[in-house]
Amino acid sequence: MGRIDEKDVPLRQLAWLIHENLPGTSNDVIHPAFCASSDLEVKPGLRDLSQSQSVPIEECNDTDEDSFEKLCAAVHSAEPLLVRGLATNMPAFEKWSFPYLLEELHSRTFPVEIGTKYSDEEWSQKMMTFKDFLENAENQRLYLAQHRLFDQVPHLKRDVIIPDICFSESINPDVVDMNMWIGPEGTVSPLHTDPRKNMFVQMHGTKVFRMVAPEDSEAVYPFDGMLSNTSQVDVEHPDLTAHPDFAEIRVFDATVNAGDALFIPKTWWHYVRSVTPSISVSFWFD
Ligand SMILES: O=C(O)CCC(=O)C(=O)O
Repeated sequence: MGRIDEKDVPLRQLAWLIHENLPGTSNDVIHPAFCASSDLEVKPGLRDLSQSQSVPIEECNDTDEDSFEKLCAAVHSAEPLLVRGLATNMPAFEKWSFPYLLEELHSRTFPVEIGTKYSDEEWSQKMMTFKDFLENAENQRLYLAQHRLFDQVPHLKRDVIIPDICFSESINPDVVDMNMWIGPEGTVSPLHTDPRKNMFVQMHGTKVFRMVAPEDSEAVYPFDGMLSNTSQVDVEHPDLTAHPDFAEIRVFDATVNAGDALFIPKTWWHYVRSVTPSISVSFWFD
């Protein structure tokens, strides 16, 4: 790589230069947990609740003439809406796969979650290179979750288009927070709320969502203290002896496929499980 005069090279550029000059990816192996299984295998969707309390999340198709009006209306009324195909015009939809990201991110280091879900006691985080993340034998339990990857690797941002709704229906259009979610099949984000609106875009693979309206917050038994935005209920296998009120509320379900985008209103509870290896980007706005 030759000598680099650090004072003339911004750190980000230096990181890029180092990364470009590290050994290539030709001998790297991607763990089978990140390889899509055959299309013939039917993946388990959301587990039905015995009380038939679940209703599908409203949806429309990006090609519908009134899809943008429907999305604006959903933002105004703070109701979830699934827009099928919203992201199919983003380069990431065609380009992003695990081999592609391995090439782009190979020796860069990221914070990776270890454990089934962050509300479990044995859950932890560890820094690891992307290559180790994809190769690691234990990676069924790993999740590169909620990471501002575009701050670290800005050129990947070229592959995404911030959805128009994040500007047009925002009170603060200059501040859109983008986070990446990369993991194998079976990652779980327990039922929780966030303080901002979210346009959640699925770039690769499939995730299932179960949502609960903010007015039903008491019936999801939030933890005390630091985790007060997180529910104690396992919404796919609720323990109705410990959490009886959960049986009394409605839950809203959706399967979000590659190219789809789900609007999650601020303070709506959402539970997310990946049913295949998955790559998603969330766009938080106000
Ligand atoms: O995809 C996930 O696992 C969780 C996504 C989420 O909670 C969010 O975007 O706010």
